[in-house]
Amino acid sequence: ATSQAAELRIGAKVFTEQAILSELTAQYLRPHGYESRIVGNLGSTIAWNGMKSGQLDLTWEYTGTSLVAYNKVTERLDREAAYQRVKELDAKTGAIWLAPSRFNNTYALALPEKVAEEFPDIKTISDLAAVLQQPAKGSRLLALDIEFANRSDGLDGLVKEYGLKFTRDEVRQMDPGLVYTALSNGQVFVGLVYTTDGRLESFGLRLLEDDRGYFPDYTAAPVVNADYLKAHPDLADLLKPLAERLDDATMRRLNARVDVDRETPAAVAADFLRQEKLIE
Ligand code: PBE
Repeated sequence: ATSQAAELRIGAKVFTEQAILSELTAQYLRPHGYESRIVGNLGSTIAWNGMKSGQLDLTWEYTGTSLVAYNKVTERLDREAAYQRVKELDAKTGAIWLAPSRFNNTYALALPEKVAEEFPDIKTISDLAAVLQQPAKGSRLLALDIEFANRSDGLDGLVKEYGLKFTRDEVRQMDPGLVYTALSNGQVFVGLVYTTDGRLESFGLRLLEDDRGYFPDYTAAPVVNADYLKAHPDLADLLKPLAERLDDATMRRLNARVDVDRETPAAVAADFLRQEKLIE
């Protein structure tokens, strides 16, 4: 590091993809004169407010998260319209959305392999709602992360939209990573997953279609504190080539290298950046 290097504080949320995105950003920007510090394992609102208040400089955020969870917009917007709307709204509060990636990490409900075999006809969330209406021998557990249980694009709205019949006792809140463990061990009937997660395929999970279009688009993009960007305007163009190389399949593959193959986010990021000739 030279004495002229700019310090960049990157906020990352508590799941693997966010660790990889921050490593990608930090390692990619290093030769361009940025020394990054990654502050990881944050909740969504902490990372977001930290960036807006200037305690952090950059965070990777998802359009739908800002649209519905932070800005409480209830109108249903497509990918492009959602991006434009949050870009406009958040600029007023000191957060600047840079050029977006090509991936959409949305929420989905997923059935473990065993449940999927037992219920071949559950393909959509509406199908699931119909099955939950029928009497069952035991309880049917839903695994989800704690944040989802408390977001305005989360559990309450989903239950209402589809008329899902889960009792309080049947909803199990846990760390995001543990949802996949519960699903792969067949400990629950259904789990709340992220669609770019690397474990979906190797765990044989069946994703249910959001047939009523409850979830918004969650395109990921780097979002920067407005004052920081004013001082470092080159960031916007610099990050474009990185963001545009990330699509659903790529992100899922990078996530799998960490969560399935047990590589570190730093190693996965370095390897990807070299392969893509984004660093030497
Ligand atoms: N998501 C899926 C959530 C968690 C992963 C992008 C919708 C979020 O971080 O906002």
